[in-house]
Amino acid sequence: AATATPAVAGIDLAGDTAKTVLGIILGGGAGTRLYPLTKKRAKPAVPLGANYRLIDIPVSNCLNSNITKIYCLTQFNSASLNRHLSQAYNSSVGGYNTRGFVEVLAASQSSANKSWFQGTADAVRQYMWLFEEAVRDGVEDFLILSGDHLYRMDYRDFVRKHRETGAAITIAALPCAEKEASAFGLMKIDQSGRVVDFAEKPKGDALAAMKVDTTILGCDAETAKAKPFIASMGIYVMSAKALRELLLNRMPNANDFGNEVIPGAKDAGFKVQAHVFKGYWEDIGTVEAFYNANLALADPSKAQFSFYDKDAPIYTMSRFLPPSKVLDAEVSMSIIGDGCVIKAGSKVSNSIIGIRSLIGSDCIIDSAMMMGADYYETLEECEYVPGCLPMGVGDGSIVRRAIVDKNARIGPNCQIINKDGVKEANREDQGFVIKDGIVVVIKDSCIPAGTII
Ligand code: ADQ
Ligand code: ADP
Repeated sequence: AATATPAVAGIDLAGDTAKTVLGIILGGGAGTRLYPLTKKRAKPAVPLGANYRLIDIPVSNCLNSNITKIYCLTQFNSASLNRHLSQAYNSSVGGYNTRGFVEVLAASQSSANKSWFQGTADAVRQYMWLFEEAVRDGVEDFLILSGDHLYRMDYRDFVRKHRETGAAITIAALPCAEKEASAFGLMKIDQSGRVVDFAEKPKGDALAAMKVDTTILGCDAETAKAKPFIASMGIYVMSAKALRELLLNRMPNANDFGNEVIPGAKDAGFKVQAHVFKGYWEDIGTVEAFYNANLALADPSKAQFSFYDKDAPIYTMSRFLPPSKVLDAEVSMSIIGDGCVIKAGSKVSNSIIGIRSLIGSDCIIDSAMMMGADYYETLEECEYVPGCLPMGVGDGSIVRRAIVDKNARIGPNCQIINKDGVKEANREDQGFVIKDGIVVVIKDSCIPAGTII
């Protein structure tokens, strides 16, 4: 969105974000919460909403906020993430003069460090030497983002607030209900928005102690009653100088922002501010939240996030796929990605159908998220492999309340319906895992004809 940034006191505080802000996306640790979607790829590469991947959300928000220098920190280097970023966001994002880029930084062993990132702050610390090059090139603030959030935000307001208040750290915050509160970092603020207390995921008495009157955030009385906590969104603007001092000098052993660096900075007298965010925001880092948020995209009664926004589009790889073809099939309350084929007699409802999905005849796909395929294969290619099933869903199969990862091959007359209502199960040897009652068919796996799950 090319909205002009109003000048404050004669200085355009956030107008030069392309030069002065570096985006750092925390792309995931061990990836246990989204497992098995992270079995064969880094978390930011997990497909989202038929055509996209998780990383497209923070990267698009950055680009729409005129932030064009972007690093994505990830625990392991996955081919799909590198391919996606290099093809979707070419090396001169934002034009030649801004020297923009979108690059992956994977945890890697060097003489100075111990391989894996030990946590979010450690991940940033291990690449501080590289971020300092950006500082020499004019960067003043780091915008630290998560790779698993669904929201649309103009970060320029966030950066402007940070600079106006002269904060060392500014935390994006929103009001939150008691039921969800213990999953977040919670804070108390004073009238100026300064954070006076911060507790990471408190429980019991510690949780109760963080209860506040959220009319201080501008909530009306009713909202304040329903949402009496101020939660951290886990995204921060940090001044480069302050972060250097904190990570390298004051707290060289602190591994996490939420647990250690934020409370530690506040206690050490650094100015930590809150910036209230008013829009829709959700952490989709668990299988259940990820599944629900995806399905909600196709349901107008639930959808809070839209990909249909001309001023702040979500970018992704341009693939030049053919339009999708729906034969004599019924499709309702669903999103169909590019290059799909749905054959006659099939019913698709309340589902997300990812790119290049092939759905046979007389199938029922209901409340499912299918991620699609990375490529098309010819019948001959498939026949090379003895017993090989074609990619996609075979004729007469039922898929209900499930996530089907990319390139999966579901044979004809299968029923993936969680027949026994199992809550958790690990059947990786058979190509699936059940998490929160949702069957997840693993990437590249084969489910033989007639299988009932
Ligand atoms: P969590 O999301 O639980 O809480 P954390 O597990 O540290 O915190 O993850 C933050 C982000 O960093 C996630 O996107 C995660 O994938 C990524 N990440 C984690 N470990 C990483 C590593 N070693 N290397 C690279 N990336 C890594 C945080 C805050 C809370 C806040 C919530 C909001 O700590 O205060 O309320 O986010 O969701
Ligand atoms: P997309 O976002 O379009 O799925 P990817 O880059 O993740 O993009 O997937 C496409 C990749 O699949 C290509 O890079 C290509 O190398 C790979 N691919 C294409 N054909 C085959 C094949 N027959 N077997 C295995 N991989 C293939």
